[in-house]
Order: sequence, then C-alpha cells, then structure tokens
Amino acid sequence: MQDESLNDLFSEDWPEDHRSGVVAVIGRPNVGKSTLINAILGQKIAITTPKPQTTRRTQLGIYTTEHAQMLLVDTPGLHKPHNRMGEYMMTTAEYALRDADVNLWILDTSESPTKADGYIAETLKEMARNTPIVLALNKIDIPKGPRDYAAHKALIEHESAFEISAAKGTGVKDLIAHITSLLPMGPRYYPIDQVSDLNMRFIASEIIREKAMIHTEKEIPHAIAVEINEYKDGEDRTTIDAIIYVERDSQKGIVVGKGGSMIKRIGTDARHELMDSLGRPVHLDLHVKVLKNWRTNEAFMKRVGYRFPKKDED
Ligand SMILES: Nc1nc2c(ncn2[C@@H]2O[C@H](COP(=O)(O)OP(=O)(O)OP(=O)(O)O)[C@@H](O)[C@H]2O)c(=O)[nH]1
Ligand SMILES: [Mg+2]
Repeated sequence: MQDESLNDLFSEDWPEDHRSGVVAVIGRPNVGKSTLINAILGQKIAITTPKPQTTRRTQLGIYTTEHAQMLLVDTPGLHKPHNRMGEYMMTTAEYALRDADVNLWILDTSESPTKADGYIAETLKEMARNTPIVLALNKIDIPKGPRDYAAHKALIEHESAFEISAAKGTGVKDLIAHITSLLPMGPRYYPIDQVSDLNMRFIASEIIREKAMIHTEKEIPHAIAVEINEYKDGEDRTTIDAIIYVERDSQKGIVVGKGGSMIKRIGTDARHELMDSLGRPVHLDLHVKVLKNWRTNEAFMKRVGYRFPKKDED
C-alpha cells in the first residue's frame, strides 16, 4: 500500500499545464463551508450540522482532476472566541487564509451580512493582501426577496462572485472551474485517489461528534469532545470504543438520556454511518464522561486533536 501511494505521489504523471494550490474556505460559522467541500468532492469528508461552530480544526479536502489538484482547506467558522478552544479555532483558521493561493469566502445569502462579516473583511484585507478573494454567495435555494446580494458583494473587493447552493449543488461546477483557473502551475501533491488528510480514527470521532451535536441543544453541542479509546480492525468487523466528554454533570445527564435513550440514539446513528463509510460491520461502544471546563484545558485539547500550531510552524 505505502509503496504504491509513494509511487503515485512522485510520478511525473501529470500534464505540463497542470495547476495546483491551496484554497482556504473561510466564513462565519454555519454558512456552509463544510457542505460545499463535501459537494465539490462528491463525498462526505467533513461533518456538517445546523449548529454553528461545527468544524473545529482545519482539514484538507483534495480535489483532483486530470489537469489540476485543488487543496481545499476547511476551516472553523470565524467568530469572537470565548475560551481557549475558540482561540484555537481562530488561530487555525487565520493560518489557513494566510497561506492560501485563493481565499474562498462563503456567505449566507439567506440573511444580511453581519458585524462578524465586517470583521472577516478586515481580517482578509490585513492578512491576505495579495491573494485573490472569490465570494461564494451560498444558500440561494432558500426563498428570499431581491436577489442582487449587493450588500454581500460590498463587503470586500473581490476577484469574482458566484451564486451557489452547496446543499443542492447549484453553481458548484462553475465555481470549481473558475477557482482552478486561478491556481498557479504546479505538481500533483497527493495521489489521485486521496480525498482528505484525515485518518479513519479521527473520522470516527467526528462522526460520533456530529451525531451527538445533532441530537443535543443549546450549549451542549459546543461542550462535546470525542476521544477514541480503541479502534481495531478485526477479521469480520471493526471495533470502536469512544468517550464523549462534556463539561458538566447536568450535560452528562442529557447526553446519556432517560434510561440511556439519548446515548443509544447517538450510538445507533453513528454506527450506521460508520458502517456505510467503512463498508463493513462496526461494533461501537460509547461512554460519557465529565471533564470540567475542558475548553480551557490545553493538554486535553491536544489529546483530542486540537493542538495549537507551534511558533516555528509560522
Ligand atoms: N438550504 C441550504 N442549507 C445549506 C446550504 N449549505 C449548507 N447548508 C446548511 O447549513 C448548515 C451549516 O452547514 P455547514 O456546512 O456545517 O456550515 P459551516 O460553514 O461548515 O459551519 P461551521 O463548521 O460551524 O463553521 C447545515 O445545516 C447545512 O445543511 C445551502 O446551500 N442551502
Ligand atoms: Mg464546517
């Protein structure tokens, strides 16, 4: 396996006019960044929920065609941080937009631009001076009044703007074709069959977190972290043992539910999706634990995959 993918990686097997580069997908929480990346790739690599601040760390979606390779960086929605976890999310998002070849700013056209969008415009002007900005005016499938999106477009000087529905796939093809044309000439960095930089262990933790977020309300979705205790590919099935962390006893009560009903529901949903994505039977054990204020606990955050970039990675 390893040797084969290394061969792919280093082979000169791409045309002379091949383009490649990094596209930072940025915007406020809940505007549809992860949904768009899944739509571009034609498969789910990022979890999405109707709740803001679903994505917590940057992750790569790799879109490969014969003539180009686009490295789409999904980022946590830009917002004002209230704890160390929020600071981590913003640091990682800002790193992404600083290093990109194209910044793709996703806006939600079902509502007017907010103060937070103004803040994003400022950040972009300051941190990504020479990088083309493409606007994706998303959620055009949601019925609304006048459709000129003038206020959205007025937020920042942009290279181009596209009206899309990430959920329905409308306008996504044109958007991809245009972004590809903005990428510099460059090699194929990843094997053609690789769609993300994520390993299955992390994907499993994300699927569990998605189901837990979907089934809970208010502050609970944001207080959830998932740690994989054990991930074992057995002969006829994969065994996964995971802990769902919350910050308070009362939250634990809700996540477990009456007679364990809620944790059972989360487990069933997660197991079904894991089986679909692995294509084999899955045995899933979930436990719920309280870790007070884990969102201020950097050592714990690191353990579950939220590691601040080191200064020398600047
Ligand atoms: N109607 C409609 N809903 C959409 C569209 N794109 C995304 N959504 C919904 O918007 C919600 C948020 O989508 P996400 O993709 O998780 O948003 P995000 O920008 O990645 O959010 P964070 O990770 O929290 O920053 C989900 O419920 C999506 O189904 C769209 O084009 N139309
Ligand atoms: Mg997201």
